[in-house]
Amino acid sequence: MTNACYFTVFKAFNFATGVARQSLSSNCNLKSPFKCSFRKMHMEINKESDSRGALIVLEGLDRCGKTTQCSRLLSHLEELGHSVESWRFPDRNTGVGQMISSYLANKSHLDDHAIHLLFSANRWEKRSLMESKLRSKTTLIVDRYSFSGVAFSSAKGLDLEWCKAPEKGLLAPDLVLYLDISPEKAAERGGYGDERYEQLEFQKKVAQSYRTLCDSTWKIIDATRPVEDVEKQLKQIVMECVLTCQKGKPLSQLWEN
Ligand code: Z5A
Ligand code: MG
Repeated sequence: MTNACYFTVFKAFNFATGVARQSLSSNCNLKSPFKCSFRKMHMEINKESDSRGALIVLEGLDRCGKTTQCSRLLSHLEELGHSVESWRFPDRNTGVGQMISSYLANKSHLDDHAIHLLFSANRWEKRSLMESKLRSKTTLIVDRYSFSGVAFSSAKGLDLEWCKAPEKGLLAPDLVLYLDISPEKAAERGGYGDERYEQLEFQKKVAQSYRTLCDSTWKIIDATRPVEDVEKQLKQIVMECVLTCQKGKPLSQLWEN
């Protein structure tokens, strides 16, 4: 829901509760204890409506283990009976996603700014579905998000703030799990394929760009540990986040300020 919508709903709710309060106190001459319990009820209604699924993003360099860990987290949460889905960006199934896929496979060439905006559009086309899933209490485990967009494009030399601009207004993750590994170590894992960005020198620049994006929602995980160790750490952090969102936490937007 946008800020404007929230404000309108909030105003309507306040108006309705104000009218009810007035009529209650004038009809029955009710005093403060009733006002207190009314306020408590008001807060509980708001809290209940903020209960939702968690938006959890995995980020990191090529081959750091994101896809491996996303599928393990999905199975874990499913086994515990949570409503959960695994998403990934780019989503290559949409029309925009197919253009991106062709670009990554070096089958088409696009201006750096143009491809950046396509990656962003690919997230915008999923934004409303993302919001409705979260509000209907489904947790989303997302393999790459806006941070990949900004890190990869700024590593090409595009201005960082320019790269962030089209991402503003997308939903902010509750948790970003950054799987930390050096570009050299990552390259040893099965080697790079034929996609456009799978080169050591470029990955070093991406690693630097990622560092500038880290904020309080990030958890840095040592991705050089064995798969099972990484999984164990992630499960603990993820469960805390899922429970916090279940109890009630408002959705917020990425890079609002
Ligand atoms: N891109 C962009 O420019 N702008 C954007 O907005 C977005 C993306 C969203 C496509 O990404 C490219 O798009 C990507 C960024 C750019 N380019 N690059 N680089 P993608 O997500 O489709 O790329 P991918 O093909 O899935 O690769 P990946 O995601 O980088 O790999 P990964 O998912 O992090 O790793 P993995 O597949 O789980 O594991 C890789 C191998 O390592 C595999 O053999 C595993 O068995 C092994 N592995 C995993 N974990 C471990 C541990 N802990 N120890 C040892 N071995 C392990
Ligand atoms: Mg992957």
